[in-house]
Amino acid sequence: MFGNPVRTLKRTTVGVTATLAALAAVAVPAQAGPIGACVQMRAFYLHLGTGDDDLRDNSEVIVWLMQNHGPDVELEHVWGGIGNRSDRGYSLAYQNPNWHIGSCDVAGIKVRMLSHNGIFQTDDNWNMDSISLDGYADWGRPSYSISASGSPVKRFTNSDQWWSLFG
Ligand SMILES: [Ca+2]
Repeated sequence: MFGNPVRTLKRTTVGVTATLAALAAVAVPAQAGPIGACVQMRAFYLHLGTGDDDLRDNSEVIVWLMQNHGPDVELEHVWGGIGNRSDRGYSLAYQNPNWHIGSCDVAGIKVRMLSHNGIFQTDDNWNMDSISLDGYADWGRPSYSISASGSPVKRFTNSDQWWSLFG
């Protein structure tokens, strides 16, 4: 006459899990900004996550920090591979050691994916499902952080190589 309470509870739990999974598939709002006092940044940690289309081992990713006032500041270039549904971290310096940027002067980041095709290879496409960049001052003090995640945040192709995020 009455439904099995255990079965009802299970069904509710499955429903909640499915709802959370649906929410997780939606892009998470970007988080960005300086941490603590305004300081010069010395080093960076870049974390990249791949979704359903890998970053090939001969594909290059370049990250710039956009400034509120001044030119974009290029960081050291990184390379794949980052396989499907996996991620990778990179410790980075400035592309030119004479460059610098203050943690409060960052307007956001700009990212470019460049495919370098080997023999018989077609252009690489890449689903970037997550990205975070953390900036550090002297003595490794965290001074800036920006991140985004989605499914994907950006699908890079040879005809669509650029993505940027303000914050
Ligand atoms: Ca690919």
